[in-house]
Amino acid sequence: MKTQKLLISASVALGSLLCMTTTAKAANFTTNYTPNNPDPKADIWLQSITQNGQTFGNFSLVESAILRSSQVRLGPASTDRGDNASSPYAPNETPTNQQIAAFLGNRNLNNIIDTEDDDSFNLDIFFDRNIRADNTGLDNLFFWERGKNSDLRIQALDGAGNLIGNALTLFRANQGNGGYSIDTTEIGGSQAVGTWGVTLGQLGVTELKGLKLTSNASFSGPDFKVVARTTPEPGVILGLGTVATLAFFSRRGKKAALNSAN
Ligand SMILES: [Ca+2]
Ligand SMILES: [Ca+2]
Ligand SMILES: [Ca+2]
Ligand SMILES: [Ca+2]
Repeated sequence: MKTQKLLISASVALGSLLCMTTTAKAANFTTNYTPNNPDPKADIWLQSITQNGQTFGNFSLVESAILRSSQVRLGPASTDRGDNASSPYAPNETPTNQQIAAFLGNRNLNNIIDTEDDDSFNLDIFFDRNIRADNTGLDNLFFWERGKNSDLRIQALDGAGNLIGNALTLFRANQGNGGYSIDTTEIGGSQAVGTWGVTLGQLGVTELKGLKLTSNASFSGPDFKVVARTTPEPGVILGLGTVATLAFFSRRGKKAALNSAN
């Protein structure tokens, strides 16, 4: 009996330990796209993401970009697409900020930013709205990287473009599986796409408007796409806050009434 109890508490402890380990590790996610079995050279449309059993399809997309600096061998942070994919502009080795934003700011997973292996860049991107931390347990930022062979460093930006929170390096070894491959204009065959999911907590912030993306020569030229999960509008958060405040005063009122009764 005693042994059985011990075993039960041991397994409960182990269970919560495993639970904690899973939570601490960057969670993987499933990319849902159309068509089902995509041609690596054609359009691949992001429909939704499934994570922790929840599927969501509302995303905030990149709205603007500022290429701060780059060291060029061939083309830094160039715009690229599947060989036969559609894109807002023709791929460009030296893209304008508007072209960078346009390639990142749509749901075509075969419109990406391509970086040569030895190039480095310092690129600010801004989403179409503020991204806020919530208690859904889901990641806030979702990245796809062609080839599963590059790293990328990110840090949050506020609405004025100031750096906030802490930098985070996303390593190729920690990539999940995108579940599809792409063959873009800059490469001769198809490459599997890897993923990173990131919470605002990992960046040390509760809200952001943009991200500074950096790559140096040791990162092996990240080739990426990024979207953010749309979080509730300020009105909704204010609404919840109001409910909590009302509940607080209601409790206080009851307590005060009880005290005066005594
Ligand atoms: Ca290039
Ligand atoms: Ca790559
Ligand atoms: Ca190609
Ligand atoms: Ca590359």
